[in-house]
Amino acid sequence: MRVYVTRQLPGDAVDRLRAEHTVEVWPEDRPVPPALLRQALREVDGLLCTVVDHIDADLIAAAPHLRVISNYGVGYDNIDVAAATARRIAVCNTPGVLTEATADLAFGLIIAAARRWWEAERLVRERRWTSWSPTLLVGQPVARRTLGIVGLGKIGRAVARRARGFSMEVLYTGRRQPETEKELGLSWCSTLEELLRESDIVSLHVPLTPATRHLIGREQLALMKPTAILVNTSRGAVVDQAALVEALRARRIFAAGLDVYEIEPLPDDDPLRELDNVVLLPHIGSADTTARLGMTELAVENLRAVLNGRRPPACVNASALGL
Ligand code: 8YV
Repeated sequence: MRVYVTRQLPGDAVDRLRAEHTVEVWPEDRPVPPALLRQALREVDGLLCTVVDHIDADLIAAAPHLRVISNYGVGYDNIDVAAATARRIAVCNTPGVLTEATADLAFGLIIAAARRWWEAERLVRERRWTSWSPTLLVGQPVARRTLGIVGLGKIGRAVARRARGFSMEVLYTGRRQPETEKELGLSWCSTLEELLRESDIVSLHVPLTPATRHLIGREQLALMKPTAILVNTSRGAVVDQAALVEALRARRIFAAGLDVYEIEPLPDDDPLRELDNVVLLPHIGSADTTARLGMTELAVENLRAVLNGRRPPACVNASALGL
């Protein structure tokens, strides 16, 4: 069968795939131009794609033989799952293997934003550090503060585990999870509003869906403490970015740490770049060696399973397809 892979991936799983199928890999380190992707999809049975590939209904309609879309990542908002399901195409993702990497990054952003690492690093690099001072770059404490986790899935729970080491009080909202509450000593908030009011640090771990788009907007930011920190390692559009810029600019919250944006890469003229109370990372949540190898293995295994008539290990529309 024919497979198209939209990026060169670390590890040797793609080479192993070549032993079974005809595999074409986009050789450049930039997204496949949409017209080329459309052309490739005319022929293929399997697609392995990343967050930068927008696999919409129109593209799916132009892929008559497609049986599996294997996404290199846990979030799959870049794929029209309903359109795929209607065509009985399996949509697969890579949960689990990137949990620790993403939680590490979220916790790093918490500390970086709270302790003003971005400003501090720049001060040293730009040779503006003139003396130790009791008032130099004083930030917010992290240990013993209250962390609010929005979306207690695998990554949210991994962040909560890290917070225990910092003696933090951890709140969460969403579906109640009594077992996890007990295991990790968490407190449940019945509403997002309550969590936002109570937290010193808010970390977002929800998938992007119509229900979570702009979950954090002007009204929600207004509920946060003036000393609060917002961290987003989920999807940019979970936050109304214009409202966040306004809140940061007016110092209505203390700082933010972002790995994801409404438009990626962040446009050159984006106002976030002008603010000193935000740490900006280029969507590298899962970018550690272990996670990336695990993602390749799982994405390839998902693809192989569907093409070879087995049940894929991680398929988001498995029940709809009876897999
Ligand atoms: C990936 C991610 O780097 O897993 C996700 O949802 O956002 C990242 O871990 C990205 O999806 C690459 O395709």
